Amino acid sequence: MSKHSRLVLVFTSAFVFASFGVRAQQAGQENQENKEVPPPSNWKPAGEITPPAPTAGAEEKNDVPSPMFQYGQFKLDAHGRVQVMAGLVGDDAHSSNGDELSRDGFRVRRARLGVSGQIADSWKYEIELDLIDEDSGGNALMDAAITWRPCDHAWIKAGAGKLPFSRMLMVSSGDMQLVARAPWVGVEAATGTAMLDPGRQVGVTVGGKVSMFDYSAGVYNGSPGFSVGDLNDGLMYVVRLGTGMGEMGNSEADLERGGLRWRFGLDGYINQAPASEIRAAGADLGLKWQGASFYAEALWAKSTPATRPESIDSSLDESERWGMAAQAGYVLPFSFADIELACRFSIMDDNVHIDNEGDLWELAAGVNAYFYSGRVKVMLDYLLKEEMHGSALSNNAVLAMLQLRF
Ligand SMILES: [Ca+2]
Ligand SMILES: [Ca+2]
Ligand SMILES: [Ca+2]
Repeated sequence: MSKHSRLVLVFTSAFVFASFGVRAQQAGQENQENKEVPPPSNWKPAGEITPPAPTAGAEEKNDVPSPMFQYGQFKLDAHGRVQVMAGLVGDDAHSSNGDELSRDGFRVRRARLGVSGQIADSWKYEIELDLIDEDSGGNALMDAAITWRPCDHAWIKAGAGKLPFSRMLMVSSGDMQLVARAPWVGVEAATGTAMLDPGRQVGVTVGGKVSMFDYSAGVYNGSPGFSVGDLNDGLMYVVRLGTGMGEMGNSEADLERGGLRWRFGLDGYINQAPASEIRAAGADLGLKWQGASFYAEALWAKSTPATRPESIDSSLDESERWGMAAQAGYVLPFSFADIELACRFSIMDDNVHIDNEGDLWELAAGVNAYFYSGRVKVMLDYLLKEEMHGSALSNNAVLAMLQLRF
């Protein structure tokens, strides 16, 4: 494909995605204007009727009710998320290297469906599926957990889901400011290694909030697969401690444009597998203020073989890696829509004992448009990936993504 036609493809995709959002927003507003609800039978006019103020973006609240269904203490919310991606990538880009796309074209990045809610006030449930097409192996269970939450100070959760490790991983992929997480997440998913991203796990987590501090700690199988159970000896132990001020919300973007809020966290884990023991640690900081958001995280992990022949140099079979990322975003002060600029610098080394393409930095810059309180989001990112050793790969990317969630 010529360079010209590739550019036409990606900008057409981004434009089509953006016009979807704008049209949907306009259609929604027209529907609201045209909607004439008949008054109740006992209704009497009381002077001049003031129509509700026009709303846009973040101010448009309660467009989807929560809970969607309630009967007594029982509550149920259904949620779904569709992410459609289009992009142009360099000739060396490949999903086996952790790139989002292997070739210019399209990808259904995520198709999630789930339910959550409560049976009674202190008993919560959540189930989430990633609907993967048949050629990729069929459907995948992401979360299946039961939480007992007698009070804010303490809760206990059993089942499968995310771990209290790494702020970047704990943020939902639907709430991100950039199309993809930092490059080590893609690299570990592609290589099947779980060090900086230990993935979802089955186990038990306890947590809670005390004053301005929050804590969580858990024990897990430490191996992939939920329904098959633990396939190796040894368990995984995870701890996270956090402190901060104000409510940061779920989204990386500061769509609320509120006052100063911040959150600092320290976390770590030990995964005692029989072949090798993995230890990891991380620190992260998040800030939000008046539409501006900032986030930084540093992660380190080391895998040490439990047994090895004494004659072999220990540095050959141990593996140590790290990654750091700093990210910032700003929601522009427009009233007609929530338009955000975002960028991130990430740097990583997938093995400190080897100088190769796994030593890389990435600069990601993008623009996002949010509609319906962020339920419809259009993203356009440019990713510059620079290998510091080994061969220089042509793996830069322009990625556009349309997301709808409820
Ligand atoms: Ca295990
Ligand atoms: Ca290296
Ligand atoms: Ca490159």
